[in-house]
Amino acid sequence: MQNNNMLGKIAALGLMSLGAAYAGAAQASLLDDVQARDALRCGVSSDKAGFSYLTDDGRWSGMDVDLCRGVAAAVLGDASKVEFVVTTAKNRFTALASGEIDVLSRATTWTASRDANLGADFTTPWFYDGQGVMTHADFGIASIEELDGAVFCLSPGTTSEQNLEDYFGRRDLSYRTVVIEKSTELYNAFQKGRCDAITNDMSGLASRRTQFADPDAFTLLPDAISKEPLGAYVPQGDAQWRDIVTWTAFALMNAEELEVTSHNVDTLRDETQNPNIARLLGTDGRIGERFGLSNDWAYQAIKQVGNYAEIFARNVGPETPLKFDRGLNRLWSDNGLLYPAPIR
Ligand SMILES: N[C@@H](CCC(=O)N[C@@H](CS)C(=O)NCC(=O)O)C(=O)O
Repeated sequence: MQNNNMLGKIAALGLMSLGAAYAGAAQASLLDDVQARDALRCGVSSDKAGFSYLTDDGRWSGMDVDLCRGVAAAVLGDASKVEFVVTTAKNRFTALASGEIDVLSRATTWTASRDANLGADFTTPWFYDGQGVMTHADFGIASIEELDGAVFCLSPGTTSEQNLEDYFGRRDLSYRTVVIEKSTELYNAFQKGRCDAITNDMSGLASRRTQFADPDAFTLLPDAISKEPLGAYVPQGDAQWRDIVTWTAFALMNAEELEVTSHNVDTLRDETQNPNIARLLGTDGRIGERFGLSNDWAYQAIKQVGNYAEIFARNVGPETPLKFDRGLNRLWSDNGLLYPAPIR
């Protein structure tokens, strides 16, 4: 009996220290900083229409911007509580590792070396892309191989630089580069003819082209030379924060799959008989609390920002200047790559 009591005490102590360890981990999470500050600091790129773009009336818009708004809604209950911080491709990981931003949501590709090295952890893909090449229409070029000996405009610190090297190197083709960090200057240099071609994520090239004075003077070649799974990174080693950003993205994709939209979410919250929807919206279970959030975390994100389909349509879909179709970014049930893990 005494022995049993002893064991009980030891077990209780063990549990307490485990609890303390968890509490310690929770205290160290960025979640507390963001909630204390009552604002999320989100690193974005500038001038990428449809993804992260500051309009003339001072409003940020785009898919990358909306992911941060969704996180702010989930964490702070208010999608507008985001401070956007402009980063370049070159300085983005320093901004994340130094604590200047809480989330990097900026056309950033998930790669092994970035996940391993740069003080950053990847969350989950938010937009599946590939690297493309844009050139001057009057060259009459139809494929990348025809650009042997060409001058390429490049952003430093991108996967685009590395993929181009691989692609040309493997085929024994040559090229020269003009490397410019500020993207507006880079695209201006290209338009003025300082480079024969420019290469980056296809989404980026298509987006910038809509902003050109004469878009028809430039051709986006059809082939992709790489895989570019783009999504948010968070500072390395903060499991709770990483879970929150990852699962906010999944919640918005699951909402599309379950046909929960910003318009019907209130009715569904009151009336649904579907247990998956009830869990997503927090009327059944306590999933939000397990993340350290309120149980209506996903409801807030969906209500205030819309589900993935709404976000895609509003920013880059057929009714926008970009006119993207869903392509790889269809749900798995529609033969796409979006396969949000279940909220349960
Ligand atoms: N996805 C690639 C490329 C990212 C990238 O450079 N994107 C373009 C978007 S159009 C850009 O922002 N370029 C220049 C800049 O503003 O830094 C990566 O993660 O390295």
